[in-house]
Amino acid sequence: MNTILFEIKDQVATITLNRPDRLNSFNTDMHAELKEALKQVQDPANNVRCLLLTGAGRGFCAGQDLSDRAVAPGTEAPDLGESIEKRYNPLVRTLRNLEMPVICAVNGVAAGAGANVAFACDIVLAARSASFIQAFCKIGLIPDSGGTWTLPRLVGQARAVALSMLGDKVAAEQAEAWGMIWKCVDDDQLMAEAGKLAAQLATQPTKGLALIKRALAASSTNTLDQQLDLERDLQRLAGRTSDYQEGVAAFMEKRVPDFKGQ
Ligand code: T3D
Repeated sequence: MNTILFEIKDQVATITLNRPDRLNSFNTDMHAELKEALKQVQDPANNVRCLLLTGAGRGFCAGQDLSDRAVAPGTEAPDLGESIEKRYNPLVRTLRNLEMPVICAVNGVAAGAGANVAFACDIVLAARSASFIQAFCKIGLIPDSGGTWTLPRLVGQARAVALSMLGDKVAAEQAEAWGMIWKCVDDDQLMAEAGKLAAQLATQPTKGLALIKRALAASSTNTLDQQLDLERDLQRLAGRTSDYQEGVAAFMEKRVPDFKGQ
C-alpha cells in the first residue's frame, strides 16, 4: 500500500493515512487502499476487535486532495456527487457500521472530509495541537462525509451552522469542551493513549460493543418507543453471546473476565 500504512497486531488493526506532504488528503488511490484495508478488518479470519485510525506527519487529514480538482476555466467540472457516492459515503458507512469500536487518534489538523471522517469514528482522541476545520465553505462546498448530520448532533445547531459557514478552526481543547471529541491529550502522549485504549477495547465483549454502537446510532432518529423496542431486541442478542455468560460467571467468581469477542 502506498498511501496508507496498515497493521493488525493483538487483535487491533491500525490504519495510518500516509501522504504527509499533502497533509494526508484523500486521493483515489487512498480511497481504494482504505477500502481494501477495511475489508481485511472485517474479515473474520483476521479476528480484529478494534480499529485505530490516525495520520502520519503533522496533519491528520486535509480532506479531498484539491490538486485533483483544479480544472481550467471553460472545462467541465468534475462530478463531486459521483465522488461522494463512490468513495466518501461508503467510507463513512463502513466506519459507522463496523462491528467493533473505531478509535480515531487525530494527530494534527483535520479539515474538510478529514474532520468529518474523524467524527464518524466512535471515540475520538486528539493531540492538544490538533484542530478541526469545516473547510468546505471556503471553496464553495457543503460539509460532506456526514458532517451535516454529525455536527449538529455533536455541538448543536448554532455551532454547527457557524462552523460550517465560517470555516473557523476549532482547537482540540475547544473541541473537547464542546463535546465534539472524547478528549485531547498532550501531543507526545497521543499514540500511547490511543494504543492503550485500543488494546483495552480489543479485550472487551466485541459483539456487545457493536450492539451498543448500533443502539446509539439509531437513537438519533428513533422515538423513545422505537428505541425501547430496539433495546429489547439488541439486549436479546447480547444475552445470547458467550461473552455475556463469561461476564456473569466472572462476576460471580470474583475474577477478571476473559472475553473472546463472541
Ligand atoms: O472533491 C470531492 O470529491 C468532493 C469531496 C470533498 C471533500 C473535501 O474534503 S472538500 C475540502 C478540501 N479540503 C480543504 O479545503 C482544506 C485545504 N487545506 C487547508 O485549508 C490547509 O492546508 C489546512 C488548514 C488544512 C492546513 O493549513 P497549514 O497552513 O497548516 O498547511 P498548508 O501549508 O496549507 O499545507 C501543507 C501542504 O499540504 C501544502 O503543500 P506545499 O505548499 O507544502 O507543497 C498544501 O498545498 C498541501 N495541502 C493541504 N491541504 C491540501 C493540500 N494539498 C491538496 N489538497 C488539500 N486538501
